[in-house]
Amino acid sequence: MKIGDYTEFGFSYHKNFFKEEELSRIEPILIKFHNFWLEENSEIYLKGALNSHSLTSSKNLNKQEKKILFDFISSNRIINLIEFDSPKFLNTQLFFDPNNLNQNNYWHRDIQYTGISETEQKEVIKTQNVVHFRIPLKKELGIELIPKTHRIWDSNEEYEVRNSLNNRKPNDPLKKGKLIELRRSDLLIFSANMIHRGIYGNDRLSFDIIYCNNNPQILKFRDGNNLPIEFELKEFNNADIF
Ligand SMILES: O=C(O)CCC(=O)C(=O)O
Repeated sequence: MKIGDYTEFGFSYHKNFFKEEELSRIEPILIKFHNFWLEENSEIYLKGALNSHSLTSSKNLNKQEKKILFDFISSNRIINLIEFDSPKFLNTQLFFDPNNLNQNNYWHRDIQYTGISETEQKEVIKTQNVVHFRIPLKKELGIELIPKTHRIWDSNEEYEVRNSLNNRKPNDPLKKGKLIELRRSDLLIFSANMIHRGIYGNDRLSFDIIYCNNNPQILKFRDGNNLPIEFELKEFNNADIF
């Protein structure tokens, strides 16, 4: 079952998309990476970090484990769902709960952290695609998003909340917020540029794969070490994404 449509709404939710055997192939690798990450990053974890990134360049994963991740990332099942032309693989992330469960979540657009001016952000979101494929390993409270804001700039209220203006806080409720609860086997595709927030709890662990347009302005953020440099590209389906 699919709800939403990335092109029109900025997200699509695919209930029961993954088969158990697809998840159980990648899960031990994700958990291994996460355990090393916690060990090596306890300081930033205790300060509030709630995600890690760049699994495919990790020194803690071996070649065989990376091959399994790259096979998954470039699989027809996933790539066929991308609703724009010539997609490129950008990176991977794991999302987990903050150490302090009272830590507030925050509405944001990922593009607000890229260093470009707001005038440019308003322009760029009209055409740019940067999408998360969120793959929860456990039932989680999910992601709340504002449909269509992948192409449409904020209302006054949204802008004030996202930027903590006029006594508003970044975790204040927003009228148009749509909460998508997630379970293991579900897939949520959503635009990184849209207004969204993660809802913490349930000891969540989600694997996010990020794809984007074949555009130098975005690809300058791509770290070549995350690409399958140890492999022959012809080993992969859809190798053009790399
Ligand atoms: O799950 C989260 O905590 C937030 C997710 C998010 O903001 C993102 O993917 O950019």
